[in-house]
Amino acid sequence: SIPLPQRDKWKKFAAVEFSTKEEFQKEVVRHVETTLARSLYNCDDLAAYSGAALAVRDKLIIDWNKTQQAHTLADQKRVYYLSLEFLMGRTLDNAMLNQGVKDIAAEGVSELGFRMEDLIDQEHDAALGNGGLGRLAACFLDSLASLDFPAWGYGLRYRYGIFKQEIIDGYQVEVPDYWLDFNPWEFPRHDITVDIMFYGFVRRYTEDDGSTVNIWEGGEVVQALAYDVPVPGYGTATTNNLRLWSSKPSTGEFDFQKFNSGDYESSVRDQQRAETISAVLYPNDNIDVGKELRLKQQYFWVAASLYDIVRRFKKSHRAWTEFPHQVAIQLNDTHPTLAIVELMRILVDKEHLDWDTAWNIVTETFGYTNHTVLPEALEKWSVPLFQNLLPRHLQIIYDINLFFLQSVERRFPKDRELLSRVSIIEESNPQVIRMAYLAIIGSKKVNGVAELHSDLIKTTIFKDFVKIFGPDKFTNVTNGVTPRRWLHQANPQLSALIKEKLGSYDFLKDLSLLSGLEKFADDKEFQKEWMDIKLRNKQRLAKYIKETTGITVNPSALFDIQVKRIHEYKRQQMNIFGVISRYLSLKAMTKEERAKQVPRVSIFGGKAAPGYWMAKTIIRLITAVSEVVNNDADIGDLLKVVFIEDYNVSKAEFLCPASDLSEHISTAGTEASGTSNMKFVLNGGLIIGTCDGANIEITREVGEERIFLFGNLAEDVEDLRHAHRYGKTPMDPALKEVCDEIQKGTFGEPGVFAGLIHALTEGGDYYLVSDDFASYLSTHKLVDEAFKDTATWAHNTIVAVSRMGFFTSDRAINEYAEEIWSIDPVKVDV
Ligand code: GFP
Ligand code: GFP
Repeated sequence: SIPLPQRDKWKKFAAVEFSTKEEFQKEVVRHVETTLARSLYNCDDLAAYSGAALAVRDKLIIDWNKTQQAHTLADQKRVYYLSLEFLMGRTLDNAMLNQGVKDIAAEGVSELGFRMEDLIDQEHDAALGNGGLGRLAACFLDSLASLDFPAWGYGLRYRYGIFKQEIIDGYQVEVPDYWLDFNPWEFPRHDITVDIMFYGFVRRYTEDDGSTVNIWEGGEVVQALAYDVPVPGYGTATTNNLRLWSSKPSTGEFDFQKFNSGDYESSVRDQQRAETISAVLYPNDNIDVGKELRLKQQYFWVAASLYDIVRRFKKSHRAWTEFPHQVAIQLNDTHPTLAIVELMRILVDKEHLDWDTAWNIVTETFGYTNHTVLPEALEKWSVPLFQNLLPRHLQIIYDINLFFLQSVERRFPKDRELLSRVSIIEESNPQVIRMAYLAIIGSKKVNGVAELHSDLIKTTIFKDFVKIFGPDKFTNVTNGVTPRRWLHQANPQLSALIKEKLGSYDFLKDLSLLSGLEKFADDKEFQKEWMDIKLRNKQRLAKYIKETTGITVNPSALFDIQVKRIHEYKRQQMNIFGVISRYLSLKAMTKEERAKQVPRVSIFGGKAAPGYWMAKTIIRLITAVSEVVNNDADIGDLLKVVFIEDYNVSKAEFLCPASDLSEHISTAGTEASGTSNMKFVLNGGLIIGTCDGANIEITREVGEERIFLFGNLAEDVEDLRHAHRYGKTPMDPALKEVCDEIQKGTFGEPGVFAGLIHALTEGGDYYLVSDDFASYLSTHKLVDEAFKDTATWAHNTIVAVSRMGFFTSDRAINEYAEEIWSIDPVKVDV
């Protein structure tokens, strides 16, 4: 740092944040003219966006610096959130909101000749995630900063985020998402690099005092370069850091020998190999693929992050045993589980702590969040792969397992079965490492993400560990969403109306204040304003649909939306079968009967994992049905089917406010929580759903009369599946009719959809579509009836919103802070 005598000069010229409209405008113009080398003669929307973003970015960075200094001085415990995915979406709007400069900035750009909405629309989504897990991480960062918790996120800076989805001839086509062309929200930290090692071998020798030392040597070295992304809190100066690692060739790795011998090409290829590590986000949701590059990503990210965390801890010269008092590390799913092993390696091999001391530190430091009970999603790594890539880590895992199994054996002697069930190593061919078990054994607390889910992990996949560790190690933290993005930013009109009634925007900081709305639920005037906003949001969506698909939809029809990753367990297939069934019954009606029906727009959106053929077939069925239904003159406005291309965070922001009904219809016991269910209800829509995930808690909060629940319960699933396996379940007749129609070729070449039908028949209907179909259809009938009574509908949506306070991510973060991390806030002075 700067010597004392010169500091006054620094302080005199310290960067100042803009606080007025004019200061903001000055910054925008300066950035456009200097940083971007443009001028008033060639400043388009993109350049104006860039100028505005850079101005806001500068403001963030000043707060970021203050926050980091305050946190360093406070020297309190921090939490590190390790997540392979951060689905941040766009930043400008959110940054302006959290910094409290939205109004002056909007006015400011308007006077410069632009509309803020247009500028916001120029921004590319930061799509470093697949779905719910990554978006949850982003909401958590917002809450951590808003609640003044000293927290860092650690992730990977993928050059390609989740692919862009194009629909061509009704099929999904994946296109790379190169999002980094212009990204003002990140700072490369060329001074912060870590060398990460792979492969090689372990050298073991005995010290003079007789102790054994293991040294991991040799192998490939790749450099991790830090990129920092400031994360501002709402209504506070706290601006936390999200550090994303990018891979590059390690300095000195360039092979001059090859180069000098004329093999320039291959020397460059080696360089590119290093860059490949952080090149792409794996586009798989809820399936474990076990690719070496993925394991490399995980280790690369975990090793760089731990190096950084340990370095920061060492700055305050504390004893190692204090590590868990200064550091909490949360593992978002099993992807970062190697951190447990890496910390053991650092403590034992490098810092020379004895095993037990090290293990105590480790198991006091980590927490593990599980997001799924689906067996195919639980990560397992092949032992031979591990042996080759991370030989020392494999030894450490063996030791962790050995000591663990010994302790189990002492407590449950002679239970061989138990030992093999809980072993970290599965005795398959090849042997595999069960990452979830490693995460449980190495963590202090394990949590699920909704009540039902947290119960299920205790009674199914992790049952044995409850027996071993006792029930207290397992806890629940129900997910939440940030009301800043998912209410105020997504639905500014609704937020403003709520503010008018409640007197202030305090509900954005304390969502439980929404309860104050309930007393207006029967106020006719208020109901009208409420429903008018819904209508305007639907009109905006209708306009978007028209522009992007050419389909005309009637904004006063019931908008029924299902947007999320396409997966059989989420049952978009059931939704589209239901749409077909509706279509068939409309076709069978007389003109008079049809006139009495509630018009519907069924809207779908979501990406299918590129290798998930069944999910892609579901998309094809949706688009095929839309081609037929939308062009059927008998049907007209009564039913429209729309597939929204390339669903992402910014599209979710205008879809959530535009639903009357949204669908959360997973097979009971499969969706851990769901978070879009919360977003849709918070925006004044009702939901149709199964008794699954957070739907159950939403029901408890809003009341059974405000949710359309249907279908079998989680406890029945096993028996139902069993019955299917033994051919004891005839297909539901309405579903049979739908299948027949598909097979008749009404929606094009039936062979295309054979897999979907097969899954219901010979496939054993694993997701129980047939079992739930009758109640699904009859519940949709109830929805239609309810929608006709506008006053009651308005009443119900107002009451539901007023009771959604629980589902803020602020509540979730406070629970983590108290029960899992034991951290306190640090106030940052401006
Ligand atoms: C962090 C930030 C630095 C900042 C210091 C302030 O450093 O930019 O100067 O805090 O103390 F990254 P570390 O905690 O990473 O050392
Ligand atoms: C997963 C689970 C969801 C859960 C989120 C966040 O989402 O039920 O709401 O994690 O905990 F499946 P995906 O990443 O699979 O979308």
